[in-house]
Amino acid sequence: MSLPVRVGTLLVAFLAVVGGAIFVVIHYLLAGPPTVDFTSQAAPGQPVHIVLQEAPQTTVSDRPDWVSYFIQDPASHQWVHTTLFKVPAGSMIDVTVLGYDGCTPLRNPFWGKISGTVGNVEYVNGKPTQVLNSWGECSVAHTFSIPGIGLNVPIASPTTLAANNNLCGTSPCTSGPHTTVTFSFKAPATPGSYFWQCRIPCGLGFLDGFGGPMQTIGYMTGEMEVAG
Ligand SMILES: [Cu+2]
Repeated sequence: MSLPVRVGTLLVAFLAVVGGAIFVVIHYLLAGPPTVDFTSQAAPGQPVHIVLQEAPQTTVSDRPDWVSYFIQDPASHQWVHTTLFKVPAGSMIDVTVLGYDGCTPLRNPFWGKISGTVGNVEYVNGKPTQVLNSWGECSVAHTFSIPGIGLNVPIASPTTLAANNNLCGTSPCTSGPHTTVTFSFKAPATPGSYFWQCRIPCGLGFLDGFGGPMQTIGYMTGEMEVAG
């Protein structure tokens, strides 16, 4: 082989390796969580049904001890480790949250008040509720809050000590003590990205509990994409 051919071959091989490394970094390491798309499920004028769960850990991730939300894929019914979802603008959204995590008192009892839902109500195991007093009773695990549209829904937790000592140990949870919280709200008519978050300082082991899962997309903070 002549020198130019050898140099050329080496260069091509080198670029192939670099290209492969760049692909791995972008595709696997920098890729964010997926978006669960509910727009294809939406029939005109019909509500969109969304199912989530919050769980005491995330054993499917590389942060197994972080608390997390999961979203159920509407087609496959598989739990997806993400907090990103997409809904049609102006649609009625019926939400079910399975509350598998134990209780943590709210930093401010104000966040125990339900707002922004139809009737400013959530249903805890079917019972209409307008406020959850997490200081009077250990009754809230996380919140589902979209500040941009004034939505705040505290997600009820199991209340007994026995249940709190017996929480599901592998997430996404499929069994174990939990509550079923349902509520409805209207998606904004204006398309865009609407940030949502949990307001319980549930980042155990982080400063004031507000680090870690609390500020990481895919765990306790996410985005609702409103598609036009
Ligand atoms: Cu939380």
